[in-house]
Amino acid sequence: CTDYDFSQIEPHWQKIWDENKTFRTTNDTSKPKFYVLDMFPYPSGSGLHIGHPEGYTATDIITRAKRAQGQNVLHPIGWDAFGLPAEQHAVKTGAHPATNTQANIAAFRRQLKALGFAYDWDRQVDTTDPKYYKWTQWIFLQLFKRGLAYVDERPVWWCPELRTVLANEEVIDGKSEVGQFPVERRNLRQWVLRITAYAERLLADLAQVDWPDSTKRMQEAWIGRSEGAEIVFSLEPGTPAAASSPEGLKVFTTRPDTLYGATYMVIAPEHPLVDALTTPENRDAVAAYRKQAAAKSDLDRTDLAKDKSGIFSGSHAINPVNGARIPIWIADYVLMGYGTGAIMAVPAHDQRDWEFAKKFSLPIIPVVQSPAGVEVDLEKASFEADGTMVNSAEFDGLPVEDAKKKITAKLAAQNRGKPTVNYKLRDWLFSRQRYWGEPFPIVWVSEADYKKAAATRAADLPPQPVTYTDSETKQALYALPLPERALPLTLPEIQNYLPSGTGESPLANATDWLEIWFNTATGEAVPAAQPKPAGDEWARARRETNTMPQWAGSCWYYLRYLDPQNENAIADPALLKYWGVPDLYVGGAEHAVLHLLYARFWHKVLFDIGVVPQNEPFTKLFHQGIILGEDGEKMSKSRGNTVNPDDIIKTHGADSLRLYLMFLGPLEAMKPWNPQGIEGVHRFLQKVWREIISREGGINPKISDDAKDSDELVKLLHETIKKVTDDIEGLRFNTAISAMMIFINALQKAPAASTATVRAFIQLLAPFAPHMTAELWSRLGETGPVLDAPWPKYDPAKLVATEQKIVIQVNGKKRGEIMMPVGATQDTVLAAARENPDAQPHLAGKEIKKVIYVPGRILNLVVG
Ligand code: ANZ
Repeated sequence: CTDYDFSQIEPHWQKIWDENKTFRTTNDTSKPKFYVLDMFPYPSGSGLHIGHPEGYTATDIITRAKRAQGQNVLHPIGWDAFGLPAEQHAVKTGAHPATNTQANIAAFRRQLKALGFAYDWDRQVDTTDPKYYKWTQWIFLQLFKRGLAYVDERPVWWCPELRTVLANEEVIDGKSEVGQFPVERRNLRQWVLRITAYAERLLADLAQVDWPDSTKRMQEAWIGRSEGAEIVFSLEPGTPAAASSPEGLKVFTTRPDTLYGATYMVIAPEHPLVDALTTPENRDAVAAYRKQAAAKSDLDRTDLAKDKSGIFSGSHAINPVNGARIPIWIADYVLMGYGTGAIMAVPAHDQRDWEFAKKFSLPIIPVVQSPAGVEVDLEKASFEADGTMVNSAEFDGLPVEDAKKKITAKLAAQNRGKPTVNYKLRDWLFSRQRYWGEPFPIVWVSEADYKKAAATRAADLPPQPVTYTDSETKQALYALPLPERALPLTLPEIQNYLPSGTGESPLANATDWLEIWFNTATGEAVPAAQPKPAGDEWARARRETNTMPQWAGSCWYYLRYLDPQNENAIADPALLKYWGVPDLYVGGAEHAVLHLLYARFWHKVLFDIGVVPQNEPFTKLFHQGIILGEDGEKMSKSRGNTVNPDDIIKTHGADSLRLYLMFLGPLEAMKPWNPQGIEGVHRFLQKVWREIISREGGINPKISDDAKDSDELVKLLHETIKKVTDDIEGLRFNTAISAMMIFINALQKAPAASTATVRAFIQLLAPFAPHMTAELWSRLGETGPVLDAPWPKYDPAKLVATEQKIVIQVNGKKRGEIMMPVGATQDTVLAAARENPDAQPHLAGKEIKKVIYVPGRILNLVVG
């Protein structure tokens, strides 16, 4: 076959790579390592999205180039396969979610192989494989025993009609996605991870990583460090409120300077002092208000655009600096989860407070004067910027920053306040009421059984026991971890994937798995329906019915690739040391906070307990840009503007698709899909083919071992090697492709080319278009993969021009051009000019009166 037939070439080479395991990575520690990581996909039912091969092609190019450059490259892939869609599918079909998940994984694998990616398929990980989630559970136990996991009542979306908890994405405009039934907030016992204990390090260590600035900023904002003060207001003396809470009301403020401007206070509807502060005549109204607030999400409550609501408690507080008596309100724009759940309201200098004060006719007292020239109208809005203090007794005239310090110091001296730091970051809600997730390796036992077990298993237990009170039996239950040797705790088979109807996951229906006699020493279990086995260490227990969120498995998968079959550890410490963390991580910017923050948190815990030798997981991060539809809109099924990689592979081949994805624009840019563009890169590949392969199917006769390359071609080859090498390193794939396009045009024009030059060009193109180059490589008589030939090196000396173009001017007019060796003398240039066919007629028979030579550029002749 003489033509470029990708439909034959691509499957042919894919088969060879598969059979020979060409991309297997050995742990050859004698070589320098390079670990390049993709964000592993969720194997959805709809197959690969065009955004996947964009990032994956980029990392594949890096992989192939680095391997040719002599590095030991690790480029693995796996499956982030727990999650809601598979569970919903199971509810619909009654089939186990694993069945559908495995079918989707097979489809994804086929698609990735059809793109020719150089993955080491022996290192696949699958988060739903018990051999994998054994270690997810193991990490959870490490968190648990360090007191970093606890249980708490937290609100979830509850649909009374469906009798189930819904995930955020299943609630649309306050209704269930399925059936459009009303939903409400309901408190459920949940597992929570203490990520806030790492807030300071998660913030500070961003300085150590090479990440896009925008992503660092997003993590900083998410962690949200605020410096301020805690201030204690006493309650109005002589009132029942003061009697019941002599410790007063503590607030967090970032603006202690504005204390003299506090005209009322607000506590969150969930604040523990609500009952104590509500006077009898306000009770009914407060109860109604609390109910209303409970139905709203935090986002709704703090939305600046939403109307403020609130209710007076009937009680007053005393301002510690001036003794002013100010009313205490209950309002949902104050959240219980932040600071102390109570604020001092300063309507003159905080817009939320200003809106509230306007609505409820509360006083507005300015305490910060704007700088000269800045107009402030407190009738129209608050003034939040800096200025100097007024109406603030001895602090008048101070700049805001000074007043913050001095007022905090004064409060501290009176034991009424102290400087504090607060974080927006909340502890991580780590449980889902779902079947298709990792089971928690936890059982609930009585206090007595816990204490008995604690005597022998103290090292497995947290400093403080994790407990809760069962709402039906009123019994206190204690969280006892499974011993490590009992892992993994696998998901039981169940008949019905519908939720239990009580708010618990479908696991609550798996009675024999759930209600057990539990051997507290070994972790063995027998159904509670059977007689209790003999022995003191058997306790009556109930398993945890929550499962872990999908984020869990993706928090540490990059470590498992190093040693995916290890049964005794996450990975062998020697391999953790050699491979370390990824040198490059490529994935979407949509993961800027959750995944990338959760993984950093787990990694730091693993670092603290000596499992990993580095403090940060992802030293260098890069986000590929979103590919928009042809219409410039985001691709989505509903818009009908998606592109299926399979279709392009069929019409133009995988190499064209890869090249096209990289040629669309800078990797990080958002760019629209353009069907004409694919034709362009496809023609480029056809041209490469035709330049190297003759019509008869042999090598183009102009290419031979002893052909002499022109100086120009040699120079261009070395320029192309330098450009492609540097551009791959800098992830500038589009300009690397342009350079190769320029080279192929020059090759087309050249009358002859050496095999060595053509071979080097094929090597440069190989990371981008691996199938076609594999075929060309073998037709040139090479054996073994292109990647095993050392990457071409450029010779800096060859980059320098050996000849220069010199313009010949006669009496001020351009009369010709000549190519001269660099450094030619005036006499040599003049001699050549006299011979030049264009200039000669203007010089013949004339006397040269004057010669002005600008070296390397112009020869100016004045003739008479
Ligand atoms: C008085 C004040 C005066 C405030 C002023 C601001 C401006 P950041 O920067 O986000 O940390 N606040 C404190 N706890 C809150 C809660 N649980 N729910 C809602 N708002 C809360 O914001 C801290 C400021 O947000 C605090 O400073 C408090 O209002 C409010 F001119 O106190 B400030």
